[in-house]
Amino acid sequence: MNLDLFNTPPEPWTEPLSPGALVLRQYAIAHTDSLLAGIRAIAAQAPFRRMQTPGGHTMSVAMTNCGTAGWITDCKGYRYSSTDPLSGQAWPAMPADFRSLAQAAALAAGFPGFPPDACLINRYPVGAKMALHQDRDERDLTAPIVSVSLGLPATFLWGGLQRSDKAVKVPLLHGDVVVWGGEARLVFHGIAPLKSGQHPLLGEERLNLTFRQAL
Ligand code: MD6
Ligand code: FE
Repeated sequence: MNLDLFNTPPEPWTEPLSPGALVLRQYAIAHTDSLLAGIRAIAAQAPFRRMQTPGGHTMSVAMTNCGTAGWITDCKGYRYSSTDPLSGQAWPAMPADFRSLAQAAALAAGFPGFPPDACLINRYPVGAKMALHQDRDERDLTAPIVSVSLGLPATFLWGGLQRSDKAVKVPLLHGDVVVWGGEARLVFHGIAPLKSGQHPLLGEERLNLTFRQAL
């Protein structure tokens, strides 16, 4: 008889989204502590900041990066930069356990040999959102993207290859990992406004890490 109904973390399981994309439920749960410690150290060097879009809006999501390249946006456009524009210094190095988690998740999703060089870290307070977009600033669009969710639950919007395609709503919980590539690589996606709540580790926020091969 199994009396340990509540104290054992769930085993990871996978949920297909569309060809080339799947959710690895709870895949990162055992890595929570090292991810949060890593993010804290990265943010001490390269603080979270709300960037400007080329259209002149301030994003509701605060961002930082680690790795040899970091995603940035300002009045001149979206791009990758090897330095943090706030400090002029290189972004903090990508921790080895971040890279190995991303590589293992990519492999589990059928994308062997994923070498991430960029990790964008997004911080969502309650109410923050990310409009539907494509990730197309990376040089090699054959490499997948691995996305790790921590903290408050979010509603991920998963559309199609046209901006006007109807998006389905996919709940993403603390510890869930999304991997996509191949024919899904240019699918429009976004995050609905974050609902209020209290996460035991992260309080009123959500963190998301997206690992990419940018350069
Ligand atoms: C987020 N994620 O989950 C926003 N992009 O906060 C993304 O925009 C994203 O999760 C590309 C691949 C995976 C993602
Ligand atoms: Fe994206």
